[in-house]
Amino acid sequence: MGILNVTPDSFSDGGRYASPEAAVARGRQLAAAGADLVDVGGESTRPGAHPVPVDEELRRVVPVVAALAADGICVSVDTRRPEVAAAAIEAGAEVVNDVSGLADPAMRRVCAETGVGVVVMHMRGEPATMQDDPSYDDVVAEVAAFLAERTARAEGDGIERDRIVVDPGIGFGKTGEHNLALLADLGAIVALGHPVLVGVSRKRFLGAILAEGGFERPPADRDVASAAAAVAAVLAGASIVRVHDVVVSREATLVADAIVHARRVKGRR
Ligand code: HH2
Repeated sequence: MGILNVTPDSFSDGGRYASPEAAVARGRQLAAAGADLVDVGGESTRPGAHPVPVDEELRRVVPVVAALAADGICVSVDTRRPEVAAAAIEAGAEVVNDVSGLADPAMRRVCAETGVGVVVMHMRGEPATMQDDPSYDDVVAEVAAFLAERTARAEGDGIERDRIVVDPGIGFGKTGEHNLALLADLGAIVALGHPVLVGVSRKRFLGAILAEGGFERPPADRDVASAAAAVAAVLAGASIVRVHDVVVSREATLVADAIVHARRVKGRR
C-alpha cells in the first residue's frame, strides 16, 4: 500500500502533494513502482494533529481518488468520516482505511452498504493527545482484544468477514516499546484470522532506534529502516505494508515473502 497524503501537514511528506495535480502524479508513480493499492488521505493523523473540516477533506481527497480510479488503480481512502468515505467510494475507491477502527456507526453503514474492503485499525485516544503518556498492562493482548471486538461489531453490522483487514496501529497511542512489542508478537494479531496491515513507514520509533545507534535521520531518510520493519512484519505474517517508498519496501518484502512461502511449502512436506 503506497501512501499518498494530500495534506499540508503530514509528518514526512506534508505539502509535497497538496495540489490535486501533484497528488495524482504521485499516485500514478506509486502504482507504477509496484504498489498494489494507493492510500489517499486528506487529514494528517500524526501525533498532535487536529481534525480538518469535512468540506476541506472532501475537497482534497475526492478529485484525486476519481483520477486514480479512472486509471484503473486500486485506491483506498484513509478517513474517519463517513461522508468522505461515501464520496470517495462514489469516485471509485475500493477500500476504506479507518484509523478509528470503524468507531462511527454511520461509517460501518457506508461500508456495509457499498461492499468495499475495510481496514480496522487500533488507536488509543485521538491524534491530538494520543502520545500523552500512553499506557497498557499488556499492549499486545489489549490491541488484539480491541480488534476482535471491532471486527465482530463490523460483521454484526453487515460487513462480511472476508472484507475486513486489521491493523495494530503502530504509533497511534503507543510508545516505542509498545510498537516493538506489537511487531515482535504480531502473531497474536495474525491469529485473529484476518489479513494484517502494518504501517511503520518513517515513524518516530524508527528514528529513535536509529538515533540510539548513532544515526540521526529525519523522516524522509528512514526508508531503509522502514523496509527492515516491513520485512519483520511480513516474516511475522503481515499481508499488507503501508509505505512511503514503494520501491525499497517492495523489493525488501518480495524477499521476505519468498522466505515465508518456502517455510510454508517445507512445512507441508
Ligand atoms: N499511519 C498513518 C496514517 N494512516 N493507516 C493505517 N491503516 N495504518 C497506519 O499505521 C497509518 C494509517 C500515519 O502516517 P502518515 O500517513 O505517513 O502521516 P500523517 O498521518 O501525518 O498524514
